[in-house]
Amino acid sequence: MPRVEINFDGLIGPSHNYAGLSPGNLAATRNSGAVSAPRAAALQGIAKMRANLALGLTQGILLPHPRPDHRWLDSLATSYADAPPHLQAQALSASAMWAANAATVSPAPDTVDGRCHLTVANLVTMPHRSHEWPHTLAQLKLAFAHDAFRVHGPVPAPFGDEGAANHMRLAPDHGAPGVEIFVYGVSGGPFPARQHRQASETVARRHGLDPARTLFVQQSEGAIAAGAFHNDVVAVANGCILFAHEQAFADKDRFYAELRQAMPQVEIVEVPAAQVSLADAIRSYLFNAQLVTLPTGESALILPTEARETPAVWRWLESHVAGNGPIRKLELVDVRESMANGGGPACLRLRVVADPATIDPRFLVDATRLDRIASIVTEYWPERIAQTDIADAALLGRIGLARAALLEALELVELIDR
Ligand code: SUG
Repeated sequence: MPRVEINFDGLIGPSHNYAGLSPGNLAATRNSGAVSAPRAAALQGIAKMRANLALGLTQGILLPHPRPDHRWLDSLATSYADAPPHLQAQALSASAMWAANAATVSPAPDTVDGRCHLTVANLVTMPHRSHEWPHTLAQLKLAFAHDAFRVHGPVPAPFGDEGAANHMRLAPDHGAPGVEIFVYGVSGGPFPARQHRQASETVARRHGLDPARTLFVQQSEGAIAAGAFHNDVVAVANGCILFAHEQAFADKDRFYAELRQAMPQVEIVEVPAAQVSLADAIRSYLFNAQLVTLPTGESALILPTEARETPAVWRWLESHVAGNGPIRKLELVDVRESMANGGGPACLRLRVVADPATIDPRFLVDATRLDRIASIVTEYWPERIAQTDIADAALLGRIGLARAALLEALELVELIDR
């Protein structure tokens, strides 16, 4: 089978909760202390995967990490029972669900050795995310053990790397050589710039990318300050289309000129601030959409339902489609539980271009496997988690049991403490 795009969605874990752990992520801060619904959250994510399958797309899955992360607490010379509440929340977070932050992926046609390279993201900026990578790496090593791949460890600290959320690839066809764009931040007003240029450059060197088809672009300070803590909150690319907000980049004229030179057939679809403000774009997650090529060759945008609820955003989208713009189809998905922590449809997935036959089949899903996963979620995932529950031993037991049941059902018990 030829190389296709496979979206690996992070299954929303049984410890999903709203702890307000990410300064600069406005939704997460706004919802800090709210009561979460892990079971409904995971079922929303599964429904999104089903919708993608129905569109004819290939779907993969990444699994929740062991939570709380006792090994991380051990390394901090404490235990869950002894740790203060903020450390408990950091150890319990289900943030690995946002698979766009799992790794940066360079498909085989772009790399010097003709392999697909993946670098696991170090996520060093936020404490609750900094301990994801060993568990993510364990999964990537299993899923992509075939010779067609090369899986790299994290870029060393202090260079912050948040993975594919700050990386875009344009290519006339998924299997053709593409242009890879690395977006980094320098400053973000009151908020941290989580992706450092030095990290992006390291990833590009490791992956053996052709410098003529690799661009490093600075995210605008205003975008980070307005709540775009990752580039994928204000821009997304696929095929020959770059879809971005007018205020996404620090020097867009220079970026667009370099991009047109590297890829003359690029179609830049820019949304003007006069029509959709940065605030509306961020509130609705217009750009945190999955821009995909359907089997018909048409481009579709898989958007959160919040996009339809934001009048300026919906107006822009409808006029784009009516005016025969390059995005031909709009699909809406309800991922409200994840959205309330600042994670839209695009955050939940990691894109890999590969021949599905080279991937460990335990990480690929079809409707039947999703049914199996949904029944485990329905049986084991907690219905609600309030912040006052996070020290509750019964809840912790339930979270551990839920993950164990899932791993057993998927024949992945070797991941039990990894
Ligand atoms: O890193 N939220 C995540 C959301 C990540 C979204 N990913 C992409 N844009 N690709 C983050 O800020 C909030 C967790 C909490 O507060 O409980 C959180 O980690």
